[in-house]
Amino acid sequence: MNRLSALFISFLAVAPYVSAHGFLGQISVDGTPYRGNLPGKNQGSSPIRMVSDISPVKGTGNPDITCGLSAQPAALTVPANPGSNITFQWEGGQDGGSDWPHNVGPLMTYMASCGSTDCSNFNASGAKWFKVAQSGQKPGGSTWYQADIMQGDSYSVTLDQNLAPGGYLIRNEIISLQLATSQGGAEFYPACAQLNIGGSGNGQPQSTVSFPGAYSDTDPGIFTPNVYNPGFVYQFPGPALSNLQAVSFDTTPAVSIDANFASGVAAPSAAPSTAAAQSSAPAAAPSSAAPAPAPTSSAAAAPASSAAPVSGSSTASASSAKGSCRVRAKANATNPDRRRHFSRATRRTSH
Ligand SMILES: *[C@@H]1O[C@H](CO)[C@@H](O)[C@H](O)[C@H]1NC(C)=O
Ligand SMILES: *[C@@H]1O[C@H](CO)[C@@H](O)[C@H](O)[C@H]1NC(C)=O
Ligand SMILES: *[C@@H]1O[C@H](CO)[C@@H](O)[C@H](O)[C@H]1NC(C)=O
Ligand SMILES: [Cu+2]
Repeated sequence: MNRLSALFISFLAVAPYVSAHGFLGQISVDGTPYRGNLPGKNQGSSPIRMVSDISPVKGTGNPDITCGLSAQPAALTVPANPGSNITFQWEGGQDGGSDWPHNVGPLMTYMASCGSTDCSNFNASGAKWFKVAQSGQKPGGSTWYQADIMQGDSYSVTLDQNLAPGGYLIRNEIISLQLATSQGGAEFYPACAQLNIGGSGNGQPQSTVSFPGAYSDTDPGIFTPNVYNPGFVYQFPGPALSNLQAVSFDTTPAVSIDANFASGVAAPSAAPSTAAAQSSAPAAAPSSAAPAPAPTSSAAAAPASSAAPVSGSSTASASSAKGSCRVRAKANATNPDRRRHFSRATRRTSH
């Protein structure tokens, strides 16, 4: 077999899995949503550190296990407080157009102080992380909280009431174990966002860990040959929950998707970008110095009837503030999971 056809065959073998990954698409702080950039696109300011690709991090010693594949510091550090509700919305596919694709394995959340450095300049490889939340198997053990994420739910944590003020990274991590019956098979999806905690707490985390360092490829929560056996009891990797653990954490119904979703552009609170997104999805592209993603370029000057560049195949007419909802609603026509997800989101959304 010549080299080209070997390559072609290996491409075919890999292709079906390519889209079965995802990324952290949005966080919300006490209900205020902040979009993240699509992986590898630099569309605008966000508190979510952009990763380069939707693929998982493999191997616990990989430096990308800190904040995700080639994660870049984010431009924004957004305000939060002790006791704030931080919600994470995971999405599937390169454009976030589908639900999170995996349902076996834990969700864990860590925080680390940025110290005296502004989080936008903070090198996360030096971070001292404390674990604030972890969700594994549901009662009964046969399903996982991650399966809720696959149904379109969000994950949320209520921060400790005594967190000391200052800049923090919050690291929400999904580990998908469907291939972890082999050592090295676990898929790590860490994602970091930058928070500036206010208030006057004085809690100091008692024991902290580093990434890489906190996990090993042979940990019983990472190499899980028995994960599909009845009665399997999951053992979380990493440290125990911190003294500054979250007050509560859970999977929760999807939060409303920020109006700028239709453009795929990060969605800071700034009014101008919201207005831009509402008049026409592609209009938000110029807010970034980066080249517009391909689907927007032909539509950049088009009026509101242009297609939102969500998947390149969408023909939804983003004619108003409903743009994002219409795009999302359209997606639900083909996938019953999405129907559940977005009927929930629609109930919660004001537009
Ligand atoms: C962050 O720190 C690590 C370890 O010291 C170093 O290898 C890396 O180059 C640093 N990254 C940046 C962007 O400075
Ligand atoms: C965070 O807020 C959302 C939306 O109101 C809610 O559904 C969720 O239960 C809250 N999370 C926690 C951990 O209380
Ligand atoms: C999406 O689902 C909602 C709720 O089930 C429904 O009202 C709406 O018509 C659906 N949208 C499309 C395009 O099918
Ligand atoms: Cu995947």
